[in-house]
Amino acid sequence: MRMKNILFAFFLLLLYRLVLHANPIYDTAVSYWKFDEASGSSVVDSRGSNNGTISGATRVTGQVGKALSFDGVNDYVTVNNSSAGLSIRNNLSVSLWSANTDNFSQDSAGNYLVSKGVIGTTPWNDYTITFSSSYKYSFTVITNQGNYSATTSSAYADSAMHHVTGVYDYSASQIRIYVDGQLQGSSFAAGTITNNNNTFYIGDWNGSSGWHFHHGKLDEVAVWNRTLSAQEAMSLYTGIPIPECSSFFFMIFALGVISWLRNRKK
Ligand SMILES: [Ca+2]
Ligand SMILES: [Ca+2]
Repeated sequence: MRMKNILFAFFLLLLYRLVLHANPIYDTAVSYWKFDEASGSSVVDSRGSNNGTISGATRVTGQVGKALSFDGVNDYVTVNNSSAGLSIRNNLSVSLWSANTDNFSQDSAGNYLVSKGVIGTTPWNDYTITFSSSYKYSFTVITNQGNYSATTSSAYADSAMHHVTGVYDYSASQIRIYVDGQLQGSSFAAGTITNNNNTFYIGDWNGSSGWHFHHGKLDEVAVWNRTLSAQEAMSLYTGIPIPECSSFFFMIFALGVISWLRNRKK
């Protein structure tokens, strides 16, 4: 079999998976907001029933389709937790694409990309992804045993889109953060997330009465009630699905069709 045929079949497989089948990892999410709506102030949860409402953020070209752009002043998205699916108590993953354009001159404490929480009721948050004024991402969970974070060792002081995945591995007592598919930080974490009836916010800390507003883009925000593997974090970044059985059979089928077409020409 010629290498060219194999590469072409692989290209067809990629095309098939990217065009017809979105990354299947998102199929296992509790909630997944693509921000691809044409207009209006609603954002649709394409997996569950936790639709959101935009306050101020605008639709722009995203990493995949459209994204939301936040002005860093008062823009955010409120997501209702109607199915309570976002009230996750142990194994948890959150992922998103983020681009930052803030210089933190107004808010040196950093910005919140997502926060599930309420102001005034300790412990205020269940889980958050933040971006600090030292340009580092953190994933944090607050459990009945404490406040645990994984922070990136690298800083991301550019305005490019980066893919962030936070994982709370309750079973392994560890919290991890991946950026652009690479493990960037991990530390000990334990306990059950207790403060479970809170709203989920995208682009700031705890809604209009909060602050730490994100300045930049956010896209493809998703939450899972399970741990994502390192391989899955990489797959969400590259957009290349993890090979599975159906892909293998598709490759065989594509190679067969290519061979048949080549033989017909002779
Ligand atoms: Ca999108
Ligand atoms: Ca605004």
